[in-house]
Amino acid sequence: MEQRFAWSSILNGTEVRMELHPEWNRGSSGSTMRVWIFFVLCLAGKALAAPQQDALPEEEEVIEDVVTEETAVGANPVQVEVGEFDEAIDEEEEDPTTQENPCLNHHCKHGKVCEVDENNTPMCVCQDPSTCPASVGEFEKVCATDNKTYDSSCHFFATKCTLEGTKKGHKLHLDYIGPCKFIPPCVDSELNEFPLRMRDWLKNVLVSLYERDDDNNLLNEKQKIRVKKIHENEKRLQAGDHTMELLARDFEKNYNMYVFPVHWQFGQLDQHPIDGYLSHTELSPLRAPLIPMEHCTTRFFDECDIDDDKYIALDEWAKCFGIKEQDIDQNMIV
Ligand SMILES: *[C@@H]1O[C@H](CO)[C@@H](O)[C@H](O)[C@H]1NC(C)=O
Ligand SMILES: [Ca+2]
Ligand SMILES: [Ca+2]
Repeated sequence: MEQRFAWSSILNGTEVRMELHPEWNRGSSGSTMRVWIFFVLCLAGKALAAPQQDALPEEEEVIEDVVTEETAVGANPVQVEVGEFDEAIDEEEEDPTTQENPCLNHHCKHGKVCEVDENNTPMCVCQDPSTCPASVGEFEKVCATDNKTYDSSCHFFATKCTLEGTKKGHKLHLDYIGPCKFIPPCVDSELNEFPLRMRDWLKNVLVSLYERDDDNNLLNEKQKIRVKKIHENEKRLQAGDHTMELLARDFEKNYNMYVFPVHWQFGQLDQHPIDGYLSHTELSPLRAPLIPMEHCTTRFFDECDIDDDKYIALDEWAKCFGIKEQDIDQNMIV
């Protein structure tokens, strides 16, 4: 099943590399605004778990995964690099030191380019979609919320720009990576599985970031302290293709290990601005690559927004992932 494919291929260490269009990360929004959600997943199942095996705990609370077979995979890194989808961020800066080309340091948001008027004053105007670089692969294509396929994110943002100020433009967002396709409806039973798999995945992402974090500061010191506790916990369910029953049981028994990963992901996304709410744009780096593989993504995040204000607040987010009210803590996002 397609739905199982996404998570199990990640968890089995199959290389799934999604590199979004470089245009999203480059130029127009400026390097200071650049946010990289860089998930380095090295979830090569038992290969990584090897050092743990000597210390195999004898307590019976340890949940053994009887269904997991040994997958003969090497330490094959799964990397999901997600650039910024900052369609909503307006940034027009001027640097008075550039004499010759006033556009040189004049940044425009996605979908706009800099032009000078008759007084040699730089200004941002909508980019003509035909000036966007032609897309080379299917994965450069994007599907927008109007279920129209755009050749690239550049084409999408340029088109959205021409609709600026209109209701249609306001409602138009980038929905997911890849050409539009039929996404099967998400039924209740599948919806219930989504947070189980996602929580497990977040925990595994964090643990593998921690394991690889020798020099490249993937995690800050405070985050490392928290992840260290998870990493060193002998009861931790190792990465693998687990059944829903096992994931549910592990969440009950080892609930505390999931609290931080859920908070951490929220903090990674809540960047523009950092205000305790996720906008559609802020959620995009997570949603957009996930939707084509996980057909419950849209319904899941829509339903997280309990008050239907189009923003996902931290408490809505945490509840969605089964975190208890008393454990929701803004200060955990460090
Ligand atoms: C969106 O477009 C795709 C491809 O053209 C089509 O298969 C699918 O049914 C459409 N989805 C909706 C909700 O209209
Ligand atoms: Ca925010
Ligand atoms: Ca809300």
